[in-house]
Amino acid sequence: MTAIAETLLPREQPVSLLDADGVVHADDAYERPDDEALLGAYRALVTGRRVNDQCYALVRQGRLAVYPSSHGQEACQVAASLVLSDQDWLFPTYRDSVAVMTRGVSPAEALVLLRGDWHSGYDPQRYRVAPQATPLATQLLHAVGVAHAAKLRGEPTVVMALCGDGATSEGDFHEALNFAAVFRVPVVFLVQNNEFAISVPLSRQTAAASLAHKAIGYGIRGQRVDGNDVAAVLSVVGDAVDRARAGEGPSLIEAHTYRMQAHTNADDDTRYRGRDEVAAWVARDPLVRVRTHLQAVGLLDEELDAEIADAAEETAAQLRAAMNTEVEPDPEDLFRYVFAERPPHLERQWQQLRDELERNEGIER
Ligand SMILES: Cc1ncc(C[n+]2csc(CCOP(=O)(O)OP(=O)(O)O)c2C)c(N)n1
Ligand SMILES: [Mg+2]
Repeated sequence: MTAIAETLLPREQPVSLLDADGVVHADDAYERPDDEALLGAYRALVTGRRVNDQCYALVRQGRLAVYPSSHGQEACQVAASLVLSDQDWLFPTYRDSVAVMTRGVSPAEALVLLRGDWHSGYDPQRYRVAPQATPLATQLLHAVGVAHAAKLRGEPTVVMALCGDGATSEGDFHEALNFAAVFRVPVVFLVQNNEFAISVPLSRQTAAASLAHKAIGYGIRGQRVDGNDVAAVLSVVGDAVDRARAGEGPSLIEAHTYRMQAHTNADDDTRYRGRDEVAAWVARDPLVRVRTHLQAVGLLDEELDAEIADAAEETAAQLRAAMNTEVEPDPEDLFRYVFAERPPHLERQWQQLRDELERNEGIER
C-alpha cells in the first residue's frame, strides 16, 4: 500500500477506547479525553437521554408532532458538539436534537420545528447551529459552503456536518465531499451509522467495506469509531476538528452505533428487525459504559450521579412546561417572510385560505 493510502484509509476495526465494561484500552493514535471532558460528556449524555425519553412521551401525549429519537446515539450527539469551539458551526439533521441542545440551544427552542410551530425555534447565527435539516444530505452542501467562506475570509472556523448512513447514498453527499476535498475546506463529516434508514438496512445502502472507506476516493482521511464509546468519539472527532483547523482539510468519520427505537413514532420497527438484534445493542448502551468507567476510576460517586440526574430531571420538567403551553400560530405566517412584497398568486392563495378559515371556524379578522 502506498504511504498516502495508509494515511487516508480507516482502520479495519472502529477505534474504541472504553470496552463494554468501561475498561480503558490504550490506543497508539487516540488518547482518552481528560477527566473533566469525560465528566462533562457524561452530564450531557444523561441530559440527552432524559430529553430523548421525555420527547417520546410528549409525542404520545400529542404535544410534539414527531420525534426522531437519538436514544442510544447520545455519545455521537454530545461529542459532535463538545469538540467545537464558539466560532465553529454545527449542521444537524432532524435526528440531532440532542447535539443542538448540547451546543446551548434550550430544549424548548430546539423542539419548535418538531412541534410543527415554525421552521426553527432558535437563531442559527447566535448559536452557530444551522436549522435541523429534514431533506437528506442537503445540509452537507450548506456546511461545506460555510466552511469554504470561512477559509476564504481567513477565519479559524471549523464546520461539523452530521448525516446518517442512508444519507450517504444521496448525490448531495458526493458533491459535498468532493468539493470539500478539492478545496480543502475545514469541515468534518460525521456519519452516524445507526444501521438503518427507516426500514432499509445498511447492507442495501452500500457495497463499500465501510462508509468511512469512501473517504479515500475523495482524497480525504477516513476513520471509523465505536459510536457508543463517548471517549473514543470525543477523541477521534476532536482530532479531525484539530486537523481541519490546522489547514489539513476535511475528514469523513463513521460512528458505528444503533437506532435503538423506531425511526419515529410513525414507524413500527418490529416489522423489519428482530428483538434479539435490538437487545444486543441495548446491552452496549453508551451511557452505562462511561458511567461504569467513571465509577471505577473514582470520578463518579452516588451523590454526584444523583446531582447529575436531578439536573437532567429539571431540564425535562422545564421542557414539559414549555410544551404544555398552547401556541396559536398565525396562518398568514405561511405567506410572510418569503418575498418583501407578496406576489399576486400568493396573495390570491392567502385570500382563499382566509375565506376558508372564516367559513369553517368563524374566526374574525
Ligand atoms: C431527500 C430525501 N429523501 C427521502 C427522505 C425521507 N426520509 C426521511 S428519513 C429517511 C431515512 C434516512 O436514514 P439515515 O440517513 O440513515 O438517517 P437516520 O434516520 O437513520 O438517522 C428517509 C429516506 C428525505 N427526508 N429526504
Ligand atoms: Mg440511519
